[in-house]
Amino acid sequence: MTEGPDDELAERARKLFAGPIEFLKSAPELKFLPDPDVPEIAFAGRSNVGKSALLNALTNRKGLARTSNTPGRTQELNVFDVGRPLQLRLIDMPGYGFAEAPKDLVKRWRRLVNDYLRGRAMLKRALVLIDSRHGLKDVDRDVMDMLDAAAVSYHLVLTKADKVKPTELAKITAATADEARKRPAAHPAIFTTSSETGSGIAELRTAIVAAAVAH
Ligand SMILES: Nc1nc2c(ncn2[C@@H]2O[C@H](COP(=O)(O)OP(=O)(O)OP(=O)(O)O)[C@@H](O)[C@H]2O)c(=O)[nH]1
Ligand SMILES: [Mg+2]
Repeated sequence: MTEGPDDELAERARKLFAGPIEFLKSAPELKFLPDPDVPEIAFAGRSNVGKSALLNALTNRKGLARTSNTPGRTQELNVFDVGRPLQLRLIDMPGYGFAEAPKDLVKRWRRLVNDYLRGRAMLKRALVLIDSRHGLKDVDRDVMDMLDAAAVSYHLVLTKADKVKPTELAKITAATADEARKRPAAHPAIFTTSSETGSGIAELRTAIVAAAVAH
């Protein structure tokens, strides 16, 4: 049997994510980001949705991005270099929609995340993470509105799939896909993932590499 382009991409993604990946820096403001010289993929979503855990699962490195049960763990744009030579960068972002944090802090995070998502030339795709137990919330829709307006291509990614029953998961996936279809900048395919069990992780790796190499 011959390998199709999808198999080749999957294998390329597997190799890339098994190879050198390093934390580069934390940027509290956009001006501290590295020069935009390679494709970037950003992780967005409500606090505690599992952005940092997903980054660790994708890279198969437990402590690369810091995770926590307390919302608000990630407070800056954390930049990870993938590949040597450098192929792409993963950007772990602060969460939005976190009611317990001081108001001015939340405002600052939201501005940082929005400015990055709207204005970053090398951002190839945003991953908007949605907790499988809760589905899309209005704060998620606000971010989707912003990405649609800025024409930034994004994927909706369901997280913590291990926490819901298969029938529930199928329902929430279908409902999420329905909303994605109405969105001009949303990719129609929904990824259903668990950083705990690893389900959906290889597929997302392939999609990341596909987005990074697309023109
Ligand atoms: N069971 C299960 N738990 C998960 C999964 N992903 C994340 N978690 C847990 O959810 C909590 C939050 O995960 P984080 O990755 O820190 O969430 P975050 O989105 O980065 O949060 P902020 O940095 O605060 O915005 C942690 O306790 C994780 O261990 C998953 O797929 N399954
Ligand atoms: Mg985090």
